[in-house]
Amino acid sequence: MDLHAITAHSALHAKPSGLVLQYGTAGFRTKAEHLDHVMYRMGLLAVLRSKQTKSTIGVMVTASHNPEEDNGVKLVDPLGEMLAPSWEEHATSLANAEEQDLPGVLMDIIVKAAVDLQQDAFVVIGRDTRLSSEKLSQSVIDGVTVLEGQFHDYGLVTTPQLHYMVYCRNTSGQYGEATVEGYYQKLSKAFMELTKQPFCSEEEYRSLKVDCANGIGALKLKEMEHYISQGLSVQLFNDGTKGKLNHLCGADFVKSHQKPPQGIEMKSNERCCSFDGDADRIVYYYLDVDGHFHLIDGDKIATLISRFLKELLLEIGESLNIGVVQTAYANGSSTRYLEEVMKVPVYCTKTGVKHLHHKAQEFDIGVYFEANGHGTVLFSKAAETKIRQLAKELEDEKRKAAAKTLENILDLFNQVADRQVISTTDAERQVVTPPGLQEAISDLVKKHKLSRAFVRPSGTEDIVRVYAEADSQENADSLARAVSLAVFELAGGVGEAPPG
Ligand code: G16
Repeated sequence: MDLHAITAHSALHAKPSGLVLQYGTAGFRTKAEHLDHVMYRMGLLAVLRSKQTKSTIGVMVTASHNPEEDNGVKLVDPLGEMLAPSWEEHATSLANAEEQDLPGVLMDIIVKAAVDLQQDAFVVIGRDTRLSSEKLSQSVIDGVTVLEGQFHDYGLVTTPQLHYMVYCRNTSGQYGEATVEGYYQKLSKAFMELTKQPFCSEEEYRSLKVDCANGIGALKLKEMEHYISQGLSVQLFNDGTKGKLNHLCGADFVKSHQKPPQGIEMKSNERCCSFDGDADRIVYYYLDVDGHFHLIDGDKIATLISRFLKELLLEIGESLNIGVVQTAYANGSSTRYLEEVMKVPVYCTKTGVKHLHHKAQEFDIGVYFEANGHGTVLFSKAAETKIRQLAKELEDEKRKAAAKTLENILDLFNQVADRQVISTTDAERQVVTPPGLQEAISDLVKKHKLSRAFVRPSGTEDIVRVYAEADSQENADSLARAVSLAVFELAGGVGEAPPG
């Protein structure tokens, strides 16, 4: 390891003195102009992680749902999952080391994590369509090469595609071919098989309008379109040719405003969906005949998938255990429905795919979705083997068909895997500090029927998120306003108070 070269290159990506950033819900995220040093250092860290795990590591340059001016970076661990928590700490100390301390902090990580420097390293890199992303990914590459790591730059890819590449490379191609083409082939093959179900021949199931948030999803869906066109015709909106990334469109906008994005033409009962800026979230929606908007968010998607999976298992006559994982944002009625009607155990974790993913790994089939549209289904290795075996060996035609459907579902899911004054506990449902805030929220909740509310500092934006639900939209809005006011008063709000 050439410490002199590391320091010399670091000077080209100098850290603004005093700037402190945290590895948040999904990596580092802030204004793009503050991230050059972070990118270089995450290139260094990815090499160390690759040496330590003797595996390929991924680095994705994106700020996902955040505004165009922001950017960010997240590291992808060997099985396509998010970076291990102990390495998040290393990432934070490396990103925040002042220039002169960089070699020392690097050495410290090498010792603490027992990194064998003689080991080879391989890093794959991807980026979204933000103007700042290309230059920032070059800084990652600079960090990788100065530590003599090998790399492959996939250029413009969605976040799920980069996760897929990492997993393919670490399973020596067993999971699929580590190319964008391989990704389309694997997913479209499973999808096309599934569209052979009798109901899929009905016209309404064969078309979908897609709001691409003016992001990478548009480019990639255009590439993928012809692989699936026999089963689904897609019409793209907000494809980045004119609008601004995530502005008045995309999954986050639709979910938080509970209304259609701008730039899409919707007729009643047409099926529509929205991606976010890096295409790792999806929410569906439609207008009914009276023009009312209906959102099928992560909660509903999880419910529909769990129900479908349960029906298939019943048909096959197999009792694999299914568990659903949600966060505090899950609407209370979706949790009740899953537990009481579908008799599926439901677990609540902190916000962040990494937390849900971890919990979902405990089941034969773990369904996890955040209300905002991130999610997937995980099958344990044993469940996967069982399903593939049943699909091959069952003699009863009906049972065999159900097992084959389950096998295709398995292949369809890409299984890869100063607001800080507010601190929380109980999967972020209860405030610990500042004192008095939780009591105020609990009092407000008591005054509203069938209600729930919580607040937490965002891990991706410089804001406090307020969640409220109640028996009607009006009551939920009034509870949200009252809780926001309590936050403003008790957690040191700045500027104008929110309207009470
Ligand atoms: C990221 C995480 C998600 C999380 C979201 C919002 O999404 O991957 O798990 O729900 O941030 O997090 P917070 O409420 O802490 O701001 P994305 O799509 O922005 O990468």
